[in-house]
Formats: sequence, structure tokens, C-alpha cells
Amino acid sequence: MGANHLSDLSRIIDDLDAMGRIARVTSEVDPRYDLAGIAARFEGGPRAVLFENVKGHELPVFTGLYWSRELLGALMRREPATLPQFVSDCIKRWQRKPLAPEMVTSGPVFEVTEPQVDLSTIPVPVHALEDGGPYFDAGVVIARDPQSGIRNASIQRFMVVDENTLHVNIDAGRHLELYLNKAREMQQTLAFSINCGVGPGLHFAAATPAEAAPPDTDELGIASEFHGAPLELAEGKRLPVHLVPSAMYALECEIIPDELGEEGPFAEVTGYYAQRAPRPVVHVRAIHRRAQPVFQTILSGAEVWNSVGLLGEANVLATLQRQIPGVCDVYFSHGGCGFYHAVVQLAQKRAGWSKQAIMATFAAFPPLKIVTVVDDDVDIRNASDVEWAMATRLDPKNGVMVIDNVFGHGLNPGFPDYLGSKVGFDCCRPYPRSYEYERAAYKTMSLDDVTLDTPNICAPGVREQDAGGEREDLPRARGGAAM
Ligand SMILES: Cc1cc2nc3c(=O)[nH]c(=O)nc-3n(C[C@H](O)[C@H](O)[C@H](O)COP(=O)(O)O)c2cc1C
Ligand SMILES: [Mn+2]
Repeated sequence: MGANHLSDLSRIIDDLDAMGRIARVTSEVDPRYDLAGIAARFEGGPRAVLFENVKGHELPVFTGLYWSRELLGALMRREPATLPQFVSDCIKRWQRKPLAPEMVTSGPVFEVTEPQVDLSTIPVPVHALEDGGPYFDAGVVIARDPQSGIRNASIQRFMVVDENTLHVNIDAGRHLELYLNKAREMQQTLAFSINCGVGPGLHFAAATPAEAAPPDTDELGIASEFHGAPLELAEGKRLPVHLVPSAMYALECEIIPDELGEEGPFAEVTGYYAQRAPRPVVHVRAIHRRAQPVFQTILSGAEVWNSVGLLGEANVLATLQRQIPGVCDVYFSHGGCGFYHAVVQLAQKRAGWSKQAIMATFAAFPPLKIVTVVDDDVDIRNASDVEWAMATRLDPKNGVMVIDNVFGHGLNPGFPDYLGSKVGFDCCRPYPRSYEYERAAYKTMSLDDVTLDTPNICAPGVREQDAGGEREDLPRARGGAAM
């Protein structure tokens, strides 16, 4: 059985096109600032964007594959709200019985091997106004443990410095850092591939957090679960690397330990710039590409919230469902930069478990700064509804847990040197339940049989969320209870 459409970005673009989910920009666009500025106007919307006429280049640029859960849901043939459970189930299947990748000797990425490495031939955009240069920010890095040979997949940002040099940002604790440290001890260079223009299966495998894919596992196998067939990999031509034969571009690279160069600034997922600092130098030794490749780029916003964030949700959900009876759902809010604030939905089974849920959530995903736990009558994807629970059910004296001096995400300005404070909000009603905390509700009614003198709009200026008539900007439950 062959792999499904998720394994190949050109099939994905065709699929989205057939659903009317591609916006094509045909006028000439400058890859320095203008491309990102236009992309930002589409961010979070129903369509991804294909820039067909990039100034100074023959080849197109694609963005927006991950910036909307609706778009991602349509591509994966799932309801958007079920994506965390689906992703979690894929990772669980891989943990139980991994479908190992298969080595092959050919694939579209080998259609062209550039006779000379020249990164300026690739349409790599400069995104934000203060960014230090053009960035590869959506490439999947495949490296191998210098001792055991076990493969690792991750995504790192790479700043283009000259025709064959990149500078890379590797956050503390990443498995690539671990491999680099081993290479240094063994007095070797660290070789790896950067694979640009791959599907969400491989992207999600790369974004799977270390808590779910520890360094002694080959996390490439996670992609096989999404593709419905073993992931295909191929040997590099210049270096001892494994690369993705179905990618749009594959770069063979190596780091010489302790060779550092200035990297940054870069507009990050936090909404702030990551600062310029000395970081590892990457030598690009070979560029392979399709004859007609599409270069994929990602704006540091909703796209990362829906990849790192979605994978974080999936992992927290899997952990909590093992440890805390009654956990229904988890959402990493977008106001919380996609992975700093988790909202957990709990059908309480006994007193005190809402606080257990706070502790287990922090342990399952260390970048989190805030955890809010609510009951199962609260819509965790609706910020007003969560605020309603906080306003009416949080006991500020007993329901706020502060943890000081704890490891967090270094990009968050509240965690200089990866150290800071975290807070949990127990917004669950007291258990056992009492009458004062029962949510008032109207009977659920359809408007189909109601004669109206105006078009079917619930209230002026209020956007209907879905067929059920839920409104994003109002607390939910007033019309939601089953009678
Ligand atoms: C678009 C995108 C960009 C990312 N950029 C970086 C980065 O520059 N540096 C980094 O260390 N992690 C970055 N990450 C996060 C890691 O790829 C992610 O946490 C991954 O799970 C790490 O893999 P590991 O656990 O095998 O180390 C990025 C993730 C995404 C989705
Ligand atoms: Mn890993």
C-alpha cells in the first residue's frame, strides 16, 4: 500500500487547490519583507498562499500549511477539534509498535543536484523588519547519534550567511545539541540533512516533544503513522546522512563543533525578537532539489502554535489520560503563544484531582508557563468561556499554584537562562458538586423551523461559530445544554 497524500507537498498543494484552499499571488513579490508582509494578511485564514512570482527567482514560495486548524483538519480529513486526539493516537501507535522507515535509492529530490552549492539560488525570504537575514525555518533536520546511529528529527531555524553557510539556533536540551556534544567528545563533525517542503506527517514527527520521543527512539517512524506506510529515506551523496527523497529540497550539512557565528535577530513565536548571539556555524556541502520545487516557509505565529502547540496538546492529552481520571480535552491557547498556556478540561471524579492535573500537565510539557483547569461544561477553545470559569469558580486563595525557579522556555522573556516562575489556576467548581455552581441553560433550539423577518443571523455583529450557533465572543453554555 502506498503512502497517502500527506507524504508529498506537491500532492498536498493539489489537494488544497481542489478544495479552494490555495491563494495564488501572481504579481511580483520581493522575498525581503514584502512576501512575509503579504502572508501575514492571510495568516490564520482558510487558505494557504503560493507566491508564484518571487522577485529574482524562477521558483515559487509556499506558506500557511499550519496556520489554521480548519485548513489542517480539511487536509487530514478530520474535525479540527479532534486533531489533538488523532495526533496523540498516532504517537501512541508508534510507541507501541513503530513502523520503521525504509531506505530507498531514488526520489524526486534527486532530480537536480546543484553542481555548486549556492544558497542564493533558493528563494529564502526575510520575514520581519529586524530579522538578521533570510531564514530556513520550516526544514526538517535529520541527524544521527554519533555513538548509536539512532536518527532524530527536529526543526531549527537557520540564518543564511553566505552562499554555503548557515548559522543555527539550537535551544537548550534539544537532541541535536546532545548529538553535537557527543560529536565534540568524539572529535568528529556532526553531519545532518535539512529537508524543506515535506508534509505534516514528517513535520509532526520532528515537532514531537522529547517527553514523547526520548533520544533512544527513532522518531522518524512517527511520520509513517500519518502516511499510512513506512517513511522513505535515502542516503546522502556527499556526507553520511539520511535525507527525505520526497522533499522539495534536501541540503547535506555539517557542523564543526565549537565553530560559532552571529545568528539573529529573528521574529519568534513569542511576538518578540530572539536576540543576536554566537551560535553554531553550519556548512552546506550539497543541495538536492526537485526540477520544479516549491520552497516552504513558516511565519513565526499561528503556524508554530498549530505544530509545536498541537503536538504539545497531543502529548499532554496522552499523559493526562493515563494519569488523571476524567480528563476530556486539552487546548494550548493562541493568546498563550501556542505553548505557554494549557487549558485542561476535566470531568471531576474526586476532590483534588484538578490540582493533580495542573502538576501532571507541567511535567508533560516543560515550555508551559500557565495551566488552567476547568470543568467539562466549559468550552476550552473559547477564551471568554475560560475567563467565565476563572471569574466564577477560581478561589484565588486556594486555587492558585505558583512554582518558582523552574525550567521553562528560553525564548519567553520571563525565563532568562531557561529559569522562571509558573502558575496553575484551578478553575474547577468544588467537588462534590453543589447547586450554586450548576450552569444555567436554555433549551437547545434550531432556527430551521422558525420564521424570521431578517436573515438567519443570531445577533448583529456576532459571528456564528458553527451550525450550533456558538459564539466566539460570549461564554458558551447558555444555549448549550442537552435537555
Ligand atoms: C516552525 C518551527 C520552528 C522551530 N524552530 C526551532 C529552533 O530554531 N530551535 C530549536 O531548538 N527548536 C525549534 N523548534 C522546536 C523543535 O523543533 C521541537 O521542539 C522538536 O520537538 C525538538 O526535537 P528534539 O526533541 O528531537 O530535540 C521549532 C519548531 C517549529 C515547528
Ligand atoms: Mn528527538
